[in-house]
Amino acid sequence: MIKFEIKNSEDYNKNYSAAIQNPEEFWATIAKKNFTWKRPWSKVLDWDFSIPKVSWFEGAQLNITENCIDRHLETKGDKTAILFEPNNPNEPSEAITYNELHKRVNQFANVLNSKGIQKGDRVCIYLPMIPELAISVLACARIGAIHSVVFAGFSATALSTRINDCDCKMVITSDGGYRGAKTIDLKSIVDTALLDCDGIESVLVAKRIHSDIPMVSGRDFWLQPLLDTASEKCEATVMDAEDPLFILYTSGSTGQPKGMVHTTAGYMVYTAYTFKNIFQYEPNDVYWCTADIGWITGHSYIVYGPLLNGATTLMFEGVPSYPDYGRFWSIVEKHKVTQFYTAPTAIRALAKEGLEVVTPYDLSSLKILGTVGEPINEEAWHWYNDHIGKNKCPIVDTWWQTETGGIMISPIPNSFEGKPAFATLPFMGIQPALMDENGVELEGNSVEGRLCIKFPWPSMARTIWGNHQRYKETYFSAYDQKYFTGDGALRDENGHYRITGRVDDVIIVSGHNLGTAPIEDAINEHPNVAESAIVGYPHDIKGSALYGFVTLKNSDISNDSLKAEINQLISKQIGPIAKLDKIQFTSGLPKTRSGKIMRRILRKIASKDTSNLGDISTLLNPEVVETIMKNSL
Ligand code: 7RM
Repeated sequence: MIKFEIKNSEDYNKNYSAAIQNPEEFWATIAKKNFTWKRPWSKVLDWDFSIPKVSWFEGAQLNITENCIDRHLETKGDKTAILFEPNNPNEPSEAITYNELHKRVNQFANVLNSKGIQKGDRVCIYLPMIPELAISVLACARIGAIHSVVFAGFSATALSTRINDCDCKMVITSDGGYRGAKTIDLKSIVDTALLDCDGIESVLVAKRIHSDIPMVSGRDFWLQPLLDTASEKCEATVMDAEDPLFILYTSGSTGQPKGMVHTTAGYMVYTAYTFKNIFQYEPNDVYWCTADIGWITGHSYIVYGPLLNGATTLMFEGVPSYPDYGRFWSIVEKHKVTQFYTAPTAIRALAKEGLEVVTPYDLSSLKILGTVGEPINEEAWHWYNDHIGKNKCPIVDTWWQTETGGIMISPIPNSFEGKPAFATLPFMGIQPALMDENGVELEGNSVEGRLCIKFPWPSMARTIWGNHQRYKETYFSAYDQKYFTGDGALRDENGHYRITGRVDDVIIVSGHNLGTAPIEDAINEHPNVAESAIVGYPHDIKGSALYGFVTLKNSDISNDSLKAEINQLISKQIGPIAKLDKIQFTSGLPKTRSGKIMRRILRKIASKDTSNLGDISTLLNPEVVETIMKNSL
């Protein structure tokens, strides 16, 4: 499907230079040759990082779902678009062809219309990994409604915050979901969340677990009967290139989650082109990304990127450990998966289970392996390479962010090799820069600094919903005329990049980005908590785990039930993923004279790396450090 493929190192070098030397011509060529437009653009790129403003393909009109679905129907109508593998291995998998996807998306879009959803309205999608999730995303895009998918592991409080932040009119959910041996009552979480959401006019409920749940009359509607009577035709709404396609929330180091806004044309062009080249997708391949569609990885590389390429994309409802730790590999064998894309935390968890759960399965269909979400340690990389790829599958360690929309730094199979723990080289048109502490760009190789991007790329987030000022402050203020990623990185002697991790207070736990501030806010709501500080520490499986230092108003009650109450609060405010692994009650926290908690010291204590704590003499209360160390967990 996608023309201008990168097939070898010569292609990479030629196209990388072309995209740097003349970005407008490069991206205009990709855009013109590979997509269906209703009207061509008048200007390829308009940008100024000091405002900041970025627009791609301005003046163009299109609908992304016509590019994902309609245009494939003539030649690929009977090809499987979405291959659904249920949580329960005994339940049959479901192959949704492009023809069926077309019909189901159109019906769903008509249901949205019938409930008063119009172009530009925000729709919150809170669903497990069932086909309705992908279909509802596409149905929104069909009529120009802006989808805001909230990961179904988030709590009612987190959900209501996200619904209210962008004034959603509708929630799409299900009666519940299956996750391994557990069922999750999603609808009751929605009901709780909606007690705080005045703007919601209707709730569409898909049936998955067939539980008996209360429906609020006039607000809640079972989805299936509406779909059954909806027309199979829905004209795709004409969208401008820069009309918002979706909002996706990501945690920052402080404050409320940020609703990153992605727009239509640039996102489409970049996700399609990266998908094709990084995964070297061929027409008969079966591609599987294990992420949840609630994260950017699922948006870009389960739904949009693959479908734009007319690919078969596998959607898995369950978890890697159910019914046993061989599940991923049994799915690879069952569906003859060719590209497999997962997170380092999953690889580490599976490696721990030993080869007994790997060797029974035939993994010979695999051609390319991918990782995303956090740095992959060398040990996990080698295990993946040896035991899953059998030393014949290139590994693409893909570095990118919710904000970047698509993969930014990654190996490209057959063009150049991956290397353990290195994301390697930038994709076409991506111009990384490493900055030193004084804000000066580090030139040449063998340097380490903070990772910025110097030039716009088509799929970058355009703003934070409702707060352009925060967008500017977070990403464009640390360094003049540069997008700051929040990550540190080094460039080795060959110019290859290794991402060293976050340089702010975001901790990546099992691939989930968690800001420390919201967790501290949650803990501090406990009536007996005076103050708290959360830091990350290295964890074999999760990558990083959470360590909370908590001071109490009344230290007599520092016991395990208080720890449980603290985790309950976190679970309620944010979700179970943010629960603390360790909680240490302490009489005080190390502070600077200006009153800032010295997290650097707490990080070292939590990591059991206390040989050199650095200068603590400037602390307001140096004596507390000794006590914290003595009692550390
Ligand atoms: C796609 C995604 C973004 C943060 C990012 C990094 C970290 C992601 C890698 C990585 C090292 C990688 N979006 N990160 N991929 N670190 N190597 N290949 O994960 O918004 O949820 O997270 O994740 O710190 O800034 S995200």
